Amino acid sequence: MRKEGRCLVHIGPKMEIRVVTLGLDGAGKTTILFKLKQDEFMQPIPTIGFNVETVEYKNLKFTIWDVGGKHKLRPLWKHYYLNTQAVVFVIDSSHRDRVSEAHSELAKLLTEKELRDALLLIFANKQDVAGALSVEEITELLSLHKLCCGRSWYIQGCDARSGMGLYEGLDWLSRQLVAAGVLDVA
Ligand SMILES: Nc1nc2c(ncn2[C@@H]2O[C@H](COP(=O)(O)OP(=O)(O)OP(=O)(O)O)[C@@H](O)[C@H]2O)c(=O)[nH]1
Ligand SMILES: [Mg+2]
Repeated sequence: MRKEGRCLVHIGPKMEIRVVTLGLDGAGKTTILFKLKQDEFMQPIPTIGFNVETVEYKNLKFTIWDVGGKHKLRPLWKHYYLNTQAVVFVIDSSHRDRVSEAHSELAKLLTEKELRDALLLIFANKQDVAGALSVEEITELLSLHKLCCGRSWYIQGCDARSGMGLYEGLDWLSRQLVAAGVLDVA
């Protein structure tokens, strides 16, 4: 099944969704990917290039592209935007002094034409760390209501090591797809 302009492909009972995870280096993108894929914590090494995995959840098959977030690698992010239905932007909630850097990268992403219709899920990761910024604090510090105005977005607190919050994020994505009429039942 293909819906106009969305490039969603329905193979058998599962709908394929293309997702790209972005965010600063060390935010926890690869940890999230591995946890979703294998349901276990694996200590990652910094990503040089990308990882890609498929994750099946409910009646969805997410193809998740996890791209390295180091400063010098960020110019490569744009090569992953085409046909992306959802951006998962990961923030290290324990790193207050990098919040403004995360804000400026997210602001840049939101100006990208190819991501204009993409859903935006923000993971406020590392909620297990003592003193981590809460979802409310990050929402405020990043002025998310203003920054993301006019698009479908959601911020979810998570801890990629235990997996807390990750499936709540995927649930939000699937609800948005149902609301948009591209998925029958979440
Ligand atoms: N305490 C805690 N540590 C985490 C969490 N998620 C990731 N980490 C740790 O944070 C470090 C960086 O995680 P990565 O998954 O490599 O981060 P990344 O965003 O993929 O980084 P790049 O590949 O450099 O872009 C690792 O030491 C992880 O074990 C979390 O939720 N809680
Ligand atoms: Mg990585």
